[in-house]
Amino acid sequence: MRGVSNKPFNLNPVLAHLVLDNNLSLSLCMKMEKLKLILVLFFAACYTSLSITDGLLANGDFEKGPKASELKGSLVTGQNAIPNWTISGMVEYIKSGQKQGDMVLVVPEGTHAVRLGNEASIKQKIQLVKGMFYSLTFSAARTCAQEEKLNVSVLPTNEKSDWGVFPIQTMYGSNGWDSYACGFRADYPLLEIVIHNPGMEEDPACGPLIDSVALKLLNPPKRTRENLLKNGNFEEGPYVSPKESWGVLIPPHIEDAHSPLPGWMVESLKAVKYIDSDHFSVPEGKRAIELVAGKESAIAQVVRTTIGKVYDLTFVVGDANNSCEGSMGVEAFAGKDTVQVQYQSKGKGGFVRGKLRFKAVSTRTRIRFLSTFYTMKNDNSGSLCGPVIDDVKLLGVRYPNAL
Ligand SMILES: [Ca+2]
Ligand SMILES: [Ca+2]
Repeated sequence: MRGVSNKPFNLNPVLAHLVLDNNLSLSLCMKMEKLKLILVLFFAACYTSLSITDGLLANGDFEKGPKASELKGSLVTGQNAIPNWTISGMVEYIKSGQKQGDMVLVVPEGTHAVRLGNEASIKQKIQLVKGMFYSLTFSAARTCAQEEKLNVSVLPTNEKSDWGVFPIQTMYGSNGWDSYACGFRADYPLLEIVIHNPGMEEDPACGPLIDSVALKLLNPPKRTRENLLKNGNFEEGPYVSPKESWGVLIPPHIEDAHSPLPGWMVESLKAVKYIDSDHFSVPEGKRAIELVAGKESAIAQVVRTTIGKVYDLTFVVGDANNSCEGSMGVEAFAGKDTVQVQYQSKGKGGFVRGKLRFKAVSTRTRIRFLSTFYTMKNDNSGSLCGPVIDDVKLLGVRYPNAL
């Protein structure tokens, strides 16, 4: 219903133009005017219903491919050869099982993906609700050992630089694929999503593979009577593909206004992982956060507090049932107050509860969580993993001295 509130009358210049061309006679003008209105309304409704709120972009999984005549080997030769996408530079259409040297290429969703060569990009126009916040999720795999980066942009924008650079440097996933999410505000109803590989590698076959490009409308988080923190249960967040079992990495962000995890910012050097209960053990509800990179992996939220007032910060620390075994520790901070919660993980799910009582010394208190230790999965993948946090609540304590 949210999409309907937007009445994009001005969204269809092509249609408006066609209708005006049909106004051949002045005497028909009045009738045509009515027809025009109906047509525009009709098309506006169509457009609205086509706008994505949660799911893959059109052909976002690249299962619809180019015609044989627009392929030279795996190289895509036509700019519009991949349905719903426009490409530039060296873009390859990859089939699952295709070999690259000794490596067999795996595709996360379906049987096809694309590879972006040096300076190559893929883009797609999308219809969104102006002023709303969205998160974009995509999956990427690097195919060579060196660092790779991807620039993701949503254009046009009112901001000077509203594009994220997603560095693909560390593999967390066992099969080589990772999913990434970024957040943005739709400044215009018609936008273009661009994924660009800015790399200049010697080996042109070294570009990253891309699959499963999806969008999700983010509901603005609210504080409630039960919780002074926004989105403390992490239920609001980026799109997680039901077919992908490795969670979604939320890269470090400078501004929380663009966080794909509403209310929260990732203030560390490394990403945190957004996990879902379809594929992981989640302590509360359907979504939670896994702190995958030790002390380099932290999330924070700044909350309004009253100086001198006592608060209780409560939260859950557990493991995601993903073979992440060992001693885990989560450090919770409220301003300068801190508590460490220990958790012994068997890698099979489970959790303990933690609590930090503090007296506010400022009108704004930074609530922060980080993982004390670095942990690796015991499946020989070398993948980093860590403790899960969930169900984070902050409440004022009315009678702090009462037993
Ligand atoms: Ca696919
Ligand atoms: Ca949750």
